[in-house]
Amino acid sequence: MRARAAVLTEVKKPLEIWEVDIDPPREGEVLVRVVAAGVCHSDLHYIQGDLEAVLPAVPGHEGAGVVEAVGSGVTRFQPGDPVLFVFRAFCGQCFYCLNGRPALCDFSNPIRRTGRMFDGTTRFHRDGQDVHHILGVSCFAEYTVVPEQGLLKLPADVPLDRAALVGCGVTTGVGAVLFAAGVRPGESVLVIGCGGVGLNVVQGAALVGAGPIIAADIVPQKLEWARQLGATHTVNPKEQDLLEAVRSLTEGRGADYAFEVIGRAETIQQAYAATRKGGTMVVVGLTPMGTAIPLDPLDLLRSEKTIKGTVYGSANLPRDIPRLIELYRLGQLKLDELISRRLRLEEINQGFEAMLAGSVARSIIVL
Ligand code: PAD
Ligand code: ZN
Repeated sequence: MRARAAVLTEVKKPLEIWEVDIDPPREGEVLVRVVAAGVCHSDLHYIQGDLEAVLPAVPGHEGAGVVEAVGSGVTRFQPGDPVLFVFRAFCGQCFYCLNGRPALCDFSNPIRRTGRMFDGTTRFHRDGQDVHHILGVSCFAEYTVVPEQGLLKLPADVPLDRAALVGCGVTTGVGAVLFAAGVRPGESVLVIGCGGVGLNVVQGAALVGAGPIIAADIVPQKLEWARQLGATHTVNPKEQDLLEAVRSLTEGRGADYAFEVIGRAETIQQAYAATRKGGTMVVVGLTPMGTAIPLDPLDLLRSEKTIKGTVYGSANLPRDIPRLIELYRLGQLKLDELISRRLRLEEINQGFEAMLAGSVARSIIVL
């Protein structure tokens, strides 16, 4: 079949809309009609060359759609099923999966490394040339083919544009609080960077009854959204010294938990500095490959701080994603409020421009 896809042809260039040929799903694969795809900063990292991808390739990893066809051997899905893409397809059987940590499963590493499916070929082509997959999802396209392990079934009554956000930003942000850090009621939280993911760290902190919840961003509108999602205090580091502000709100100690949700060495160092003795700094933001931060081991020892990374909110995906969707249905998790803009596929570069300009929480591509 033929379909339109947004293609990254060269780093630091806008995506191009191509008409591509899409192969039918092979063994263990599923063809999905994409309904909605969120514009996440991780896609921008590929565009900017911060993260490596085999090009040309179709980005997009936060999305939802409807199963169109299944390849041989696929038993868990059938045409018509509403599904969420999982950008870390997991085997369900390895050490990590059995320990409730599917985001650490190595199963989909070959797809991420080569941009090809497990048999070494791609399902997207143009003029006989291979067009590659990114993260095994590639949902900036009208249709995509993914391994069945990269999908979760969604309840029939959840709007797919809102559910799409749970495919990355919501699970990553809320999960960082609930599952990576395990924040408890009354503990103090600092969130540096309140974009699509950081706002979900804020709402995760509100969900568990943390406080104070201090949101920091250099864009005033982001701070306004952070307040709407549960931040008790906001700081614009351009106008106020962040460390001083955090200390003054935590009896001079620093935050119990500081989340960095941008992906910059300087802000990771700020988060570390703003963490209290014995507290935990959580790195959520993706830094460009090769980034290093200086660490004073003596300070680490004396302060007894914990430094933690988190992929996909450290969520047990098949258990936790349905729970997050349920919290949305119960009105306890906000998804509608996160969508600032709906765009058509051909407007996709506007989504990245708006992200860079800081004018959106999330843009959603509606197909
Ligand atoms: P975004 O661009 O929507 O948000 C970034 C926010 O940081 C914006 O609101 C900026 O205004 C703000 N910001 C920039 N510089 C500063 C600064 N110096 N001080 C304070 N605020 C600042 O991105 P996003 O929310 O989509 O993604 C954030 C990061 O999280 C990004 O690096 C992305 O790749 C990463 C991510 N990690 C995972 C994971 O599994 N760990 C998953 C998804 C995304
Ligand atoms: Zn993402």
